[in-house]
Amino acid sequence: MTAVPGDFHRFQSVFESVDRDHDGYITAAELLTALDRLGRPAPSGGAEELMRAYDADHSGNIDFEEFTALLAGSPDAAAGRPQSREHTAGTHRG
Ligand SMILES: [Ca+2]
Ligand SMILES: [Ca+2]
Repeated sequence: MTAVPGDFHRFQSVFESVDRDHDGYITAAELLTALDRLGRPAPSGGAEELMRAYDADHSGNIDFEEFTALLAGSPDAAAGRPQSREHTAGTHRG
């Protein structure tokens, strides 16, 4: 269960609007701006707290994947594999 498609597009548009240099990453400060635009409360720990929690690859900035994970309220989604839908276990012989 992740964000619904409508929200996804909204997140994307906000992300792009705060990503001033359009490199696909936003800084901690830009992240706070994005949260504000989405009407999300900023954490008491501020941007640094957010980065600690959601900068899954410790790159020092937030990419869109980390951003959506943050909004979905699930840091694990960024740290783990959001799109790992390959073969699941099953008996298959041939
Ligand atoms: Ca940027
Ligand atoms: Ca990152």
